Amino acid sequence: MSLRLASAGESHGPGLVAIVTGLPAGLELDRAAIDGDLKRRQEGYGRSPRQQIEQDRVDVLAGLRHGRTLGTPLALVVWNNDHKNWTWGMSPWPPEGEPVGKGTKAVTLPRPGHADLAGVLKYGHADVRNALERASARHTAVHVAAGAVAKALLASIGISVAGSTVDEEGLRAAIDEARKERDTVGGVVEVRATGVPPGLGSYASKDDRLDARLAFALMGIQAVKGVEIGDGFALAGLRGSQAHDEIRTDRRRDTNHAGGIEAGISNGEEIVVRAAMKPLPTLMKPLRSVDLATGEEAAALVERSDVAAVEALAVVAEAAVAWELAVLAKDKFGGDALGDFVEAHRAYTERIGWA
Ligand code: EPS
Repeated sequence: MSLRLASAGESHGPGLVAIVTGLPAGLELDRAAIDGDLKRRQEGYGRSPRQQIEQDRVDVLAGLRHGRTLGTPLALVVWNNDHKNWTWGMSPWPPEGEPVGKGTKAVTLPRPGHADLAGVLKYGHADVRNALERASARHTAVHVAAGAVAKALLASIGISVAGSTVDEEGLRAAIDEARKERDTVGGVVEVRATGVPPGLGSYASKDDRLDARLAFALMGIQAVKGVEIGDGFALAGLRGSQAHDEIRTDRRRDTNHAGGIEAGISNGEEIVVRAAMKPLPTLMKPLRSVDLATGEEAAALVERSDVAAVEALAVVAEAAVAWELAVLAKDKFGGDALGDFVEAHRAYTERIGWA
């Protein structure tokens, strides 16, 4: 069975849900490790005051007994503490009583760069909130929880995944500047995966390619506008003789321009991917927009938001890369019980002589 992930949840709704299927039985999950990743995601510099309201923790509703997976669907939940301020505005059922709290008035001022305009046009909503709530990056919390589960599976075969921002100091200074000017900034994050043996992914079809999968996964994260593998765009300006990683007799490489992927397959070197995040679209000094209720020109919606979420993206991207690697590892090594998965990895790496 392939690993699969489905998620649901609005930013100010009751909570965020992920259902993970295809996990082998017997995988030990550490609640503190999952909650640790959720905390890392919340701690990023430049986040909104919302992060003081939320203290994300994972709850498990199914698929786990005494800390070990049962081989049945795993149901993960991260609750939204802020929902208590939106119980009328984000009530799943028709709300009772007088409108109270947040989200009671329809939003009609779409923000350039957010889901607002395209979302209401596509789905026929009169209230922009019906589009922005799911488009919000809030739901990345539960994807980070699922990513932590993927990292546990990968750790059983010696693979580790770590995300970080590129140019942390410059980024923090840019965030301070932007905050003063009531503006926002983006940035670049990098994810590295070590211990990946040659052979994850395939050139056989485009949707089997590891690089295509990683690009898809990273582009699936809110505000990501660019992805590169290894030296990525810079490779276009190099000669072939400079761009490729020579093969030693032990089949390792001295350089890693390819970012650990050749022809859509891991080549045994470190996997290196980067994602570029655009500046967030909720601006305290709003851009020009249209009031959808009147058709008149108006300033876009201003509401509480982050100045930047790049450090959070590093954690979310790490989870996304871990998830894709876990899917491909599970496809390659199979196993209903964790021991079968680990044994298939051992037998394979022995066959190819990869220590
Ligand atoms: C978000 C807007 C902000 C962020 C939110 C994503 O939410 P709020 O309007 O409630 O302050 O804080 O991200 C999170 C809540 C989170 O946990 O990452 C947006 O519009 O995408």
